[in-house]
Amino acid sequence: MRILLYNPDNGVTRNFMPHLWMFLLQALTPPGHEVLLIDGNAQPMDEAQIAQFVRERNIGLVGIGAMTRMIAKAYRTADAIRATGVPVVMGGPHVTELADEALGRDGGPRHADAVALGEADETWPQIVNDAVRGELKDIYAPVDSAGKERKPPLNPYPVIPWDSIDLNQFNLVPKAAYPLLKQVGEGWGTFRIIPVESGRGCPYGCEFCTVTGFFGDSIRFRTNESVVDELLLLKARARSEKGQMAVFFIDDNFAINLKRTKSLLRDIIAAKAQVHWVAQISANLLRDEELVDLIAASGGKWVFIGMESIDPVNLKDVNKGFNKPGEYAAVLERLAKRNVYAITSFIFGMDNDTTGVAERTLEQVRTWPPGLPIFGLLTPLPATPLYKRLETAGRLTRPRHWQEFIPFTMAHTPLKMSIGEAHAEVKYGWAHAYSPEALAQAVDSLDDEPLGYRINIFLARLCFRGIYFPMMGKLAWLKVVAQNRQTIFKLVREGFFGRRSHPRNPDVQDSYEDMAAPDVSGEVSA
Ligand code: B12
Ligand code: SF4
Repeated sequence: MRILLYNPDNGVTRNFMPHLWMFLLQALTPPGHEVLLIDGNAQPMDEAQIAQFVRERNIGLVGIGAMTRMIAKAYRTADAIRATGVPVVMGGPHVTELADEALGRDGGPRHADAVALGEADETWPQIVNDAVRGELKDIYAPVDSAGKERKPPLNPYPVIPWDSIDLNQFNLVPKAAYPLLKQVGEGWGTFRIIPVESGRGCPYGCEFCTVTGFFGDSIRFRTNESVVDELLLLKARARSEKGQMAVFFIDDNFAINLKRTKSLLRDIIAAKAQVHWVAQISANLLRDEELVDLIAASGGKWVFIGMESIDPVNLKDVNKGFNKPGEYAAVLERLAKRNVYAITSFIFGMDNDTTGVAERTLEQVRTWPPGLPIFGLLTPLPATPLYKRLETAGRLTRPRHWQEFIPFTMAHTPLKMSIGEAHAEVKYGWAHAYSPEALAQAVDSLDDEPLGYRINIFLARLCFRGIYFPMMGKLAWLKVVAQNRQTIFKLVREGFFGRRSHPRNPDVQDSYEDMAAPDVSGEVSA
């Protein structure tokens, strides 16, 4: 049977990192089937185009995975595919929480023939076999022989054949530039950000987060060896095509078990399996100097930190009191000293937020080493404790907000400001953190560092700007380039002629070696 795994885009921003679930399920498919992957972020298609693709390629089963944000598009796509007579199975966090919605048991239309609840590593082979026999069940739940929920162990972990999978749709380098860029340094003909997991689960239970409920509060890890082997495979692939691979460790809290993380990083270093990587780590775990040394030595370039708020009252409200705003600056300095920078994520519209929260937050951000601040709104995702609290309090204004996804739009009323004011705060945050002046300032603040770092922060900021201000077309990019022409000109001039004078550090040598701009458009929380 030919199977299509499809991940819809949200139609607003593109994240250029492929989704791990597709590669994982592809690797776990029983032998004898062909599995095709389409990521809507890389290959945007409308419903009619997908339905046509399914018909023309003679696909026998379609699997669709989606976060809440993409679920409306996922349902529309599923409807179009099912209209051609091909069965659709859906999985992922949204349908796990709201299986009745996907199966049309809540009074709405049915969108899926079957739903895979929770982690599907062990149920997927059974789903495929049932589909072959035309006997799909409505629901597949990961349970043991006694009917108790079972979280799949990550040991053993399937080998994802990164050396041979077709990754063409995920190359971030334009095709036309390939012949030229593959000659640069060790080769930049391809640049891909690949998701790798080293463990699952998070015990912290922040109120707005799906993860503790979905993956559980006990953490499961892969063996160090299996992670190291995967990195070596990715490195070899990059070398063979004269390109670059960066890795996003998608674990929700990569350093949740300090001892294990340190041992993994030591093993990566010992095996020379270093690639440039980014990971999500909560601020409290970055107090450890040895960990930060190992992060830098093993290739860590960016750490995603879910700071959420600079107000301890807000943090306590959402059960994230382990975040201590007073130590944010020290944590970021500790990273920056090793040339590791941070993606700092903030949520506005929290219950103790008042107008001016964006400027108050930016005042602090400006005193920190340069990074990539991102701003979102508190969002009640289905089945989270936050959703339940707001529902009980009658504060949800759009209880089924996912049925009509509108980016950066609240679905409940904050306590101390209006919805409109919360929206304005987010806009203010993005506009001021990503203005041409702010970008120039970020580049200048790295005056002591080699040119590669300065280019890196500039490119990363340009890409991150697109999370809020969509930059989907060439015209939008041209406009941004024009607005930032002075900084671009300065960097190009330094590239060709070197720096005229180096204010603080005459020994700095400019080099492109450390350049690796991650394009992880989107937000997550750790
Ligand atoms: C990496 C990541 C991202 C990446 C993008 C995704 C990518 N390219 O990988 C980035 C950084 C861009 C991102 C952004 C966002 N993310 Co995100 N992200 C994650 C993260 C950390 C890992 C995803 C992952 O690969 N997990 C590992 C795989 C193996 O698990 P999985 O995807 O769930 O798949 C398993 C099952 O769900 C199931 N399954 C999944 N799909 C399918 C399909 C079929 C057919 C079947 C049978 C089974 C199946 O089988 C898989 C194997 O067991 C998750 C948290 C988490 N740990 O999952 C959050 C998470 C998915 N993100 C989340 C959110 C909310 C966001 C954002 C909206 C912002 C925010 N406030 O956090 C943005 C929006 C993105 C966008 N542009 O639209 C939420 C989603 C909750 C929800 N109900 O939708 C999560 C769960 C985190 C959270 N805080 O709650 N994210
Ligand atoms: S927000 Fe991060 S730290 Fe909190 S429960 Fe979710 S994954 Fe864990």
